[in-house]
Amino acid sequence: MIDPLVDNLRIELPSWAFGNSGTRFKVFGTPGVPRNVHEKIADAATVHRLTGLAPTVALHIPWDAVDDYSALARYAEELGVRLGTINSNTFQDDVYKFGSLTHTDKAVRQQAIDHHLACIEVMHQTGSRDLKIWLADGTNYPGQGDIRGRQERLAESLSTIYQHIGAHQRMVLEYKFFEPAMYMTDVPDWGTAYAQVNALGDRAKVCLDTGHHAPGTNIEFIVAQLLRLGKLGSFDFNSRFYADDDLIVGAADPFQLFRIMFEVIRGGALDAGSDVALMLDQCHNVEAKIPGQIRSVLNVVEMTARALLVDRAALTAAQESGDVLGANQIMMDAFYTDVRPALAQWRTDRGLPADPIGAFAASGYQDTINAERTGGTQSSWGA
Ligand code: PSV
Ligand code: MN
Repeated sequence: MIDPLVDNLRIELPSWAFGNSGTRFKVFGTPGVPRNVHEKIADAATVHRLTGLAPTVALHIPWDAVDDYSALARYAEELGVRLGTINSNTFQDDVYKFGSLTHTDKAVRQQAIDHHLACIEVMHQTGSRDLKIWLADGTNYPGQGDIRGRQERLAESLSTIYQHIGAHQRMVLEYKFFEPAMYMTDVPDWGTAYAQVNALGDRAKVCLDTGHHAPGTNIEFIVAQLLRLGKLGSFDFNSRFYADDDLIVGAADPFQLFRIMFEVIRGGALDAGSDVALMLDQCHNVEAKIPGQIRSVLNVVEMTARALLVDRAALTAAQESGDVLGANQIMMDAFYTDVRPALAQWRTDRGLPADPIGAFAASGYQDTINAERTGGTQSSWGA
């Protein structure tokens, strides 16, 4: 019942999911939270050990900065995982108040460019393939900035960075329609991200964060279109109810995740050799963090397995004969099929725990890190 394509699934975990996080009102501390990147990687490796589906960890620079990245990569490998996407950060320094890669001041633009070149240097040492760029650049009031001038400067800055991307590396540009800028962001939508990366070359692609769209947006349409154009580089998976909530993927709308995974499969992005990266970009503000990541991975595999149940030949026949209700029923039959028992067996067959969340609870890992990780400063979103 579980399609063999499930074996191709790989879900990258964000290092920042294991740190403390919250809202602008309060960041709550949690026992056992990592104090450094090594402990974040150890937690991520635990998620992979229990699920078999999360072999890489994304880093955020400078939150996860270390002196020796090659040593960090070796440390990760000893724990059974690899270092993945490198996320740049041009949104926390005072100098970026009015923008980074789009800033009117050439010196500020250069500082932001240099940060990305430093990230590429990190990638050389970690063996990471992807540089992910999300910009906080934008304006709050009509007239505050020259929309077109900002696009031109963005294009120029991205082009400079792209020239330093190695032959086996890629740049992925993430879009977001609001926040922290409220009137206009400089990369608000997939069309802008596509236009910018298309001007650069084959190794520049779009990153689609599922939380970065207006309510009601048909995200699977964007997935289908970007895959068709060969420009979908990666996903940042999470759930939103209202804004960029960063909740557990599939929690708010499992059907949306099913529809997205159907288009991922339809577009060949789960086939062997596909370079489309599936990542989580989440925070666990009130729920337990490691089980929160395990739950997220399980939600993705469950909706993937359901999407693979769609009888594509029957669906095509129904579509071509104008059988509207029949076509819809084929989708819904797959969506409503409970694949959890079959996935438990799939895990058992691979030497993994049938119930990863139960296995985590029984492992004593949380008690151990609660006892060991005392002293020092806990990591949080932003460190
Ligand atoms: C901010 O919205 C954000 O959540 C983006 O989605 C990035 O991917 C992430 O932070 C990490 O920089
Ligand atoms: Mn994101």
